[in-house]
Amino acid sequence: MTNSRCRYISLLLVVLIFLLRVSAQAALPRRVIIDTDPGIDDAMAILLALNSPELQVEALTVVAGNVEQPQGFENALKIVSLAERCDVVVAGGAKHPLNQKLITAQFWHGKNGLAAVELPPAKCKADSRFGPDLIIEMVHAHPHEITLIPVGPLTNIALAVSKDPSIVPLVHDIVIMGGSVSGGNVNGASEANIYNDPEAAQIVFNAGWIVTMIGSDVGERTLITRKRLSELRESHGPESNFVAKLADFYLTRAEKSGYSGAAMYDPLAVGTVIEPTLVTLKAMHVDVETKGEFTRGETVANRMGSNENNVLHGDHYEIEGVIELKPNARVCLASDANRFLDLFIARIKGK
Ligand SMILES: [Ca+2]
Repeated sequence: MTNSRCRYISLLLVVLIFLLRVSAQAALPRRVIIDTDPGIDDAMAILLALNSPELQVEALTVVAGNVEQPQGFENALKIVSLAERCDVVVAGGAKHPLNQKLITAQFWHGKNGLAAVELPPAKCKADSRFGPDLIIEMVHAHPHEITLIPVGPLTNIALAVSKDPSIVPLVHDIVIMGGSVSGGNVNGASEANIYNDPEAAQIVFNAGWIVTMIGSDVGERTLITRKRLSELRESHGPESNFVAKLADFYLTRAEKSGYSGAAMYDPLAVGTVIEPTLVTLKAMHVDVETKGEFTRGETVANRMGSNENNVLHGDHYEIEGVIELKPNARVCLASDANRFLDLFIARIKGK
């Protein structure tokens, strides 16, 4: 065999091994930790994740938010029990925000956070570790493999990165439900998860990773409707029936408030990890307002990638060019709502 032929065959083998590795990695399910405050849309998001072969749900860590943490913890355990997924670690986390009183949301989620639906008692056992510590442990155990999906206030994630900043470059990705670049759902400015712990959110956005931000403004254009609910009800199963009850309650609440459907906030964050082409993202720098009189908890996104540089000249300032800002987020600007709802219904229906 000539030298050039030998080199050609070696090169072919190297390319073949590379392609095999890439396809093996692509076929592996993504390890995820869902940090959650269940919550109707949290429950939908968790069940979507548990029924998606693209994801391997390693853990649920529970944070205070829609309901007080002990109630959310109980809900999380009941949800994994319903799905017969006791392999998923469920750990309790922060019981209150870093720097303010908790604001719970039974108004939207029902008295127990799950549309007042009484699920059977949990068969799965709680993990005794503190949620933020569990996140730190799991990220170190699987470096560059874990995607964090926080769908509640960012308290647990802020505690984890504050205690051990070395996890930041070891996390594969962080996809949050929270914030908005076009007005809030709590008030004119702020989205509920960020509003419930603005200091934690500012820590998370500036931790050194790129946060994928699925905001309430896009969630509100990604609606479950009565038509979609009837599709879900075409076949039955414990999880499917539960989600139908949640959706019915959620829709009734939304309709009373004048909306044509209910926002799939948290499920869309999970959907983005399953199928990234469902959303349109734009790199931006995002800071969280922690002081404003009307804007505390607002995600302030810089669409230009720079701030004007104002320099004092005698008694006034003069603009001297701009200061470039490094993006710290990929902000979701749009979703393919129909394709997402198709995915959601297909994964839950009849389960
Ligand atoms: Ca939530």
